[in-house]
Amino acid sequence: MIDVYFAPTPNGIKIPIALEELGAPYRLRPVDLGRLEQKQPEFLALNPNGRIPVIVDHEGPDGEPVSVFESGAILLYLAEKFGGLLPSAPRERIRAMEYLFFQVAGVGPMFGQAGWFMRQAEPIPLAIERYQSESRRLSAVLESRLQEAPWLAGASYSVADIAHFGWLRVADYAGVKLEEFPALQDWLQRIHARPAVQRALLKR
Ligand SMILES: N[C@@H](CCC(=O)N[C@@H](CS)C(=O)NCC(=O)O)C(=O)O
Repeated sequence: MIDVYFAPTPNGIKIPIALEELGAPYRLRPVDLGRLEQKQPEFLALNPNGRIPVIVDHEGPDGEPVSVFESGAILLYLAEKFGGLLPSAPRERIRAMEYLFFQVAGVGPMFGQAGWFMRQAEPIPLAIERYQSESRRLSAVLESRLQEAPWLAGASYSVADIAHFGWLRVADYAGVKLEEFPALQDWLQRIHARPAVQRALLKR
């Protein structure tokens, strides 16, 4: 059984989607971000960075419980443990890794900052412009990739698609207009229509 410390946010939703896709047993442990439960000592013992998502796998690699934080690390842990969502062909696997890291190091932080600066009571135009334009530029990189391949890794749906889905489905939050990116829109709809994704989106 895997406990998922979760809130329904762009990073949080990645993990139940992956678990549903993999058919793995899990239990959601809701974390109330508004009440700063993620900054409490019990939570910090699992993730010193004080953010969701985190998992606790009660049957870790040595049979003992293990915790994992950082959504990219969690997705890779689950893909390896349950043997799915990562292409086995070496070239596609490389692409999956590229786009997974591109999400956690690029798209996630830029979208997050764009949205945060857009919603401040005292706006800083330079910061909004910087993070919005960077979010749009990164979206254009994804658009180009999806013009040439159905999924980010290539022929197969993978953890890379799941990682990006969380933020792209709420792209508007970062000031990104999806109408400008038709391949990205089509890819979003295809992910959204997957039964495992539907099940995960209904979980709270
Ligand atoms: N790089 C981290 C980012 C995690 C993250 O930013 N989580 C947000 C929710 S989407 C959070 O916990 N925010 C609460 C806070 O910052 O206190 C990951 O990919 O897991």
